Amino acid sequence: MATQHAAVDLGASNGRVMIGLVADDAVTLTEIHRFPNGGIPVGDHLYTDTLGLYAGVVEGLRRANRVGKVCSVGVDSWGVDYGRIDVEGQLLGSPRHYRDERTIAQQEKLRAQFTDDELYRMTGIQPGAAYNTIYQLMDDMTSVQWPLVDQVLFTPDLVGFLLSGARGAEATIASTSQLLDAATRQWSPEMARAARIPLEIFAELQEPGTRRGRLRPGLIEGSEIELVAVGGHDTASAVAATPAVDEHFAFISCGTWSVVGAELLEPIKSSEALAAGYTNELGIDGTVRFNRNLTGLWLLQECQRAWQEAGEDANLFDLLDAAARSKELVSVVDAGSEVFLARGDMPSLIAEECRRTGQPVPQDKGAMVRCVLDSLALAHARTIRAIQELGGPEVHAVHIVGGGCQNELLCQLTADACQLPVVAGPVEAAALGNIIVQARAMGELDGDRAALRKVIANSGGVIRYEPHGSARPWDEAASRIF
Ligand code: LRH
Repeated sequence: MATQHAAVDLGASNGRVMIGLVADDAVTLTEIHRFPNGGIPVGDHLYTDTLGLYAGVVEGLRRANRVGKVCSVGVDSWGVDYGRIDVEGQLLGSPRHYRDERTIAQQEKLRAQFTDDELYRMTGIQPGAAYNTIYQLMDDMTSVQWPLVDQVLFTPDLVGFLLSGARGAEATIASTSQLLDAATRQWSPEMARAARIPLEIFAELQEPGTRRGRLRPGLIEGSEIELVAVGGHDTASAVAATPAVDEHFAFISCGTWSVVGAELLEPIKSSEALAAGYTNELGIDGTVRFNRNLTGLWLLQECQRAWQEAGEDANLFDLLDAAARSKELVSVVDAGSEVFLARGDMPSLIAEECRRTGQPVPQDKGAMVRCVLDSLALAHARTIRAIQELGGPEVHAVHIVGGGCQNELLCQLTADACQLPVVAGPVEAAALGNIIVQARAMGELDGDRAALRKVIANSGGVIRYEPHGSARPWDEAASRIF
């Protein structure tokens, strides 16, 4: 039997266990298990079902090991969230979900003491993002459970700990905390002091590719699986697997969020970058991702949820078909706005934004979905243009990876709005990025990130979209809201 690597990729709406087989300088990926995820509201708070995710992961690994011998596993997940363990290694409570609005008061507290410029220079992370770990921790430290906390582990590190007992703070996921300086790739003592967060609560910082040792004996029967710290932040893994041919590219990691950015070797911490909403997160192999989080397909997912709850049909294919037949650029909203962040009645929120900006309210589901996709494409284009103006690379191609790259209309609209070719795929970029970093750590692949990207390019699953029309209608639409 061939040797396989297992990628655990935990996203906002589901978790997956995939197996990757590396042969002939390409990766073959197979999905083994998929299980739901999402915030669970209880009273006024929103939680993540970490143990439910863990159970899904274990089930997936058992199935994977029945298909073929699994030699290693890596875990990546959405950013910023964490769980807490006590001195006995017990999980303390259910981790909170980043969309829980508990953080806003803490964010205000920190921003009252320091200017955003001062905060931005400490780490390169956007202080305006209320969900950052730092604000969650500041709130957590006021809770009755806090004195029992021995260690704080970020989601992928926490799942890895539950599987293996090994602890670590992998650098890419740790960078989403706003406590790590993107320039030094080390914790920022200045930021820790500012927020009064003791850095001892974190495990040892490790770069992606660190081997953490075997899973707990007997957990996956008949296996000897080693845990490897990969780009633990899903966006870091997804960008590692973007099949770019040179540095002149922008990426859109497109799923519940649209994370839009470019890859750099040093962070950009200018006041202009701060004001434009950019953040500097860490990637693999010493890279920095200069990107902006836009309220991606969350806009569409929340519309679907609202329609389903009202007992209406909200099948994705029908909605996209109706959107493709709806008139373009009738109304647009700012897909970067915080207005859309929390769970809520999305069709009403969008309608309200259209009214506020003097545009027609979408009258049916097709028009509503068209408004969402036009708005996302517009936001993608504006973000990519700004990256270049703020000191990022000149962009010759836009790579869309993740689930959203299957949305043909969104890919074409993004090409049109950017007036650049869009290369869409791979869909499972985060899992592929996870696998290639493991394969290199286990000695099966070698080379730098460009060599790893060639392996991804050899693995297929990519479609190219050429731009149509001109930038003019997009500029006109932008002028209505910006
Ligand atoms: C996307 C993502 C994004 C943000 C958000 C919380 O899945 O990782 O980069 O950090 O989740």
